[in-house]
Amino acid sequence: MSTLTNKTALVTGASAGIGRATAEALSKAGAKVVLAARRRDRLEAAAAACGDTEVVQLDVRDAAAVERALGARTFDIVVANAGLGRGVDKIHEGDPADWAEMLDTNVKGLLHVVRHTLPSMVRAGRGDLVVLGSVAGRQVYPGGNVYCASKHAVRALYEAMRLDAAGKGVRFTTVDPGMVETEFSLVRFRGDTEKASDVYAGMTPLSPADVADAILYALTRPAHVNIGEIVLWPTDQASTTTVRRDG
Ligand code: NDP
Ligand code: 8X3
Repeated sequence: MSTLTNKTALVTGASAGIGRATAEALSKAGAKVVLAARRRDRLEAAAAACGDTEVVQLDVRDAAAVERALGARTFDIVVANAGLGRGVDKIHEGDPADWAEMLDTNVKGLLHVVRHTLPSMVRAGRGDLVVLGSVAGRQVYPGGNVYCASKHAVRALYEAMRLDAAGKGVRFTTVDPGMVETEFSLVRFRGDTEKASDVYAGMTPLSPADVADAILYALTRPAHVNIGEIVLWPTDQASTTTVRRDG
């Protein structure tokens, strides 16, 4: 197993949840971590729990802002994690503004980060690009419509990047979790704490640290080993619609 000493990692969406736990795990493994998201105070709190870090405030939806914020920095590791869901409305009742926000963040935001960071990895002939997909990129569920479509797109882009950069020495990984207890549901239900906590009622979800551990596993394999896809479920979850709950 290789450690991450002397590596520089960018983690988007590092102000909360999976991104924050990943920044901590990578930092513990010796990487210098650049934490990126929109909320500076939350980034600074997350950075305080890490060692050698830098904080970069950016909105992945804004390509020019990504360019400006990341500038000429190059990275050995990129964890493209920033993302969100909005609502669980049926598609014929959904709000186009919610659809745009999900597609702009989860798909176009990912593309903005990839377009800015992948070229230097290709030139260097090495690097790791990890995307946060989801089991929602493999199965759809009622009310998941546009969120699921965005995560299917992430999966397609992961496959496309592998092909386009084939032979260039860059490793690509998609990490696709089932239910993880983070701020995800709070954001999805616009701050409704009751609806958000109902999502995980009576079952044991994954923790952000569980997902960070899977990411770290992929990143610490020997250079000739590329862990392509990791799907991790809570033991209580058998599919996006089948969850075992107490009571
Ligand atoms: P959280 O809501 O806890 O964290 C989301 C992170 O993304 C925050 O740091 C947020 O920071 C950042 N973010 C959101 N929009 C933007 C933006 N426009 N620009 C920059 N950063 C942004 O959710 P999770 O940790 O659960 O989600 C992380 C990823 O994991 C997402 O891609 C999600 O789809 C995926 N995922 C989550 C699962 C779950 O059950 N929780 C399961 C499978 C996948 P800020 O608001 O400060 O910008
Ligand atoms: C987030 C998990 O199953 O609620 O990707 O879509 S799920």
